Amino acid sequence: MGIVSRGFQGRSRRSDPKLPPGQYLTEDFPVLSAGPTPRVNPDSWEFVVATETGTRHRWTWPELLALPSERPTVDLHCVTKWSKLNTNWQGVSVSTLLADVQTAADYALVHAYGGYTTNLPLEDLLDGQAWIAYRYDGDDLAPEHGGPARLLVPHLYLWKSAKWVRGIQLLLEDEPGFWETAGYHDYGDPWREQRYQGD
Ligand SMILES: Nc1nc2c(c(=O)[nH]1)N[C@H]1C(S)=C(S)[C@@H](COP(=O)(O)O)O[C@H]1N2
Ligand SMILES: [Mo]
Repeated sequence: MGIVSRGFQGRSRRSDPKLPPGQYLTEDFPVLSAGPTPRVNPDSWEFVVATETGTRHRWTWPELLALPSERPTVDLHCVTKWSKLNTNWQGVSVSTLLADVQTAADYALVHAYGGYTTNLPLEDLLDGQAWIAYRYDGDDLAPEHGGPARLLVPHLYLWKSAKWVRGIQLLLEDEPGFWETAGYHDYGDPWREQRYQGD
């Protein structure tokens, strides 16, 4: 039974319509961090949205938790080629956070505790496509996966989902983040295999 069922699974996995080109499925949840895991105390945690005019909107940890939350089930695609399907999260939609923010910006530079940054078009953070996520699979988000809270933007490669997120800087001009400066794609659509600059 083992050999036959493994062979069958192998074929069905390769043809999984939820798997973008060049990716393979994993059941694990690998940890990929460019540096040490920052320990962020929720008592001093804050999330700041800074607009292009310098206006700052700030949320404390209790204020974040008091906002209406959502429980998205999404697929994760890492540029190192693993994909994990049907992951369960809880968090606040970025649309909710930005609802009362006046801006003419087209771009966002996301900042994390520890110094990591990543950029994306502002519109990719809106319309229910992105969350500030603080629970994973029914538990508080583990520090190595970005706890207390991380950005979750599942329609782009996972490097855009900044762990230990601390704020969003709204910009009139695009500005590359950590991996984008190192040669990774500015946008990072897994379905178009936009891994590196020029892809
Ligand atoms: N702050 C921060 N966020 C980060 C990273 C990082 O090094 N620092 N790595 C990114 C990359 S390359 C990936 S693939 C995912 C990995 O998330 P995980 O460790 O929860 O699997 O986090 C992204 N967010
Ligand atoms: Mo990654």
